[in-house]
Amino acid sequence: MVLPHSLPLVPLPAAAVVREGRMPITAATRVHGDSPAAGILIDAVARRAGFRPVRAEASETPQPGDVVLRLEDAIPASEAYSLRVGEHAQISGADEAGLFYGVQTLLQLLRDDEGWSVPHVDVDDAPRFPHRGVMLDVVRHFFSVAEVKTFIDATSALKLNRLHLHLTDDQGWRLQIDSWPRLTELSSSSAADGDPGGFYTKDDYREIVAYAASRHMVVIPEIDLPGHTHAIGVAYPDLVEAPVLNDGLVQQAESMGQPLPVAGEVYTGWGVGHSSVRIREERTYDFVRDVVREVAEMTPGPYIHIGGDESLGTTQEDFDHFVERATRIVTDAGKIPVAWHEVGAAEDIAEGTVGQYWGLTVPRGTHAAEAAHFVERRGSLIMSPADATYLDMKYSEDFPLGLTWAAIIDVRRAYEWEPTAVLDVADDAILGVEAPLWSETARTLEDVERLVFPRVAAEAEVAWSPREAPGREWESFRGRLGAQAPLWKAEGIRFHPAAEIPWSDR
Ligand code: TNX
Repeated sequence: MVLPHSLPLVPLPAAAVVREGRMPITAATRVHGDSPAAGILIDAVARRAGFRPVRAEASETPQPGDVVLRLEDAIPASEAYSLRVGEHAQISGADEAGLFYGVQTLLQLLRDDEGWSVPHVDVDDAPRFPHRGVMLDVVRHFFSVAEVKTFIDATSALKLNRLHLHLTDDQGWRLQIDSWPRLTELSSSSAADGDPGGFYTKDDYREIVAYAASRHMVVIPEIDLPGHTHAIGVAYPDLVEAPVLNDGLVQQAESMGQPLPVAGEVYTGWGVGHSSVRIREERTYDFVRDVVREVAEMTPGPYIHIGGDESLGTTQEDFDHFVERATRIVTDAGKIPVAWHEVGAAEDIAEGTVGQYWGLTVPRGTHAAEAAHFVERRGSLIMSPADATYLDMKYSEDFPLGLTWAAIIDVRRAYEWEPTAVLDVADDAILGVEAPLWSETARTLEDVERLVFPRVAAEAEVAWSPREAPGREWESFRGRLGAQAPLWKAEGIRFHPAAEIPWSDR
């Protein structure tokens, strides 16, 4: 018996046994089962190996070398699957997500070693955490629907199941809202650095949501409030306060040669914390209610993220007042609010609000207490510690893309942290993990891919694999990660070939 960590799999499966022998996959391989995952498998084999397995007729019995996909009640949990490879391969899923994940495992096992084949294995796999997310900031730089789909393909293949879209910020507003049309008419064409912006029409957004669902990813739309709202004021000046310029902001702008925010004018710098909606005006809540209603209408997933980060120019009393109302506006719209951990400073947030912790792995100041308050309010926590999960941090001092304020994050640092060990809350209060990609320095999809890959694979393993599984450690991980190179190349993923990883070429 060979241990599971000798298999080239990321994330590491919960349990796996390798047996002698390999099953060839050829143009004669037939794929049985009417799951959409069958089509995904056939297309991926074609991209990788250059031939297309065919779909079997429903009446045909599996022949050696065939792949069978089947929903199975006996598989215990949602998203779980088993994979048996012998004469033929059988993927059994608890649900369609399980079949999709079984297909991803089979694709990682597929190797060209004197012909394409997969090893004889028994894999029984299920996720550790229900929430395994990645965030894309489409404001600082905008990414088209096609680019977002490419991003979904690449990240869902690592068994990530949440796509958090950061849709609004100081530099632009990216989502059509019918009741406040000037948001996209006047505030969408800008981006950071004076680069071109863009926005998603409602149909565009629905297309992204549907595509994500086809890859078993739930979209979490974020409307960042009450700060990060300069762009709202470009469209509707009476909804926002005048910019608050603190010394840090002024110095940063000067040293980077970036502009300062000017009321009513497009903002293209990277500064944070200078903007706010008008918290004591009722019209602000009409606005929030309309936006939340329209976003809820086009979002089948259970969550709406209302931001809440870095409201640096707002008094604590005003901030609390705002987020207590905003979280209730989301629950009144039938959705679960998600918010950055600062929102936990407010006593009376809506029950069940999910907090997203973005402090450090060793919490500073009030961050841990703010995060714990979500749990006191019957909510749970998404862990995004900035010095471990932030995909916009540099890999090394001299890496051309990325920022450094939280940490330099090499692949090992992205891997070696434990989501239940950061905060003093019950383990079952941790919903899961999310790795955010802020896009100040990522101007193109290629920049995004270089920052995200390979580190997002480390976060996928932290989120999916059991803490105690043999092989759930760095030396095993770096070998298994290196084995993803041929698959990623075949998929056109422009990953950073980090020197820590022994990249393989077959
Ligand atoms: C902090 S993390 C922010 C973002 C920036 C990011 C850059 C968080 C909730 N807010 O506005 O883009 O740092 O790393």
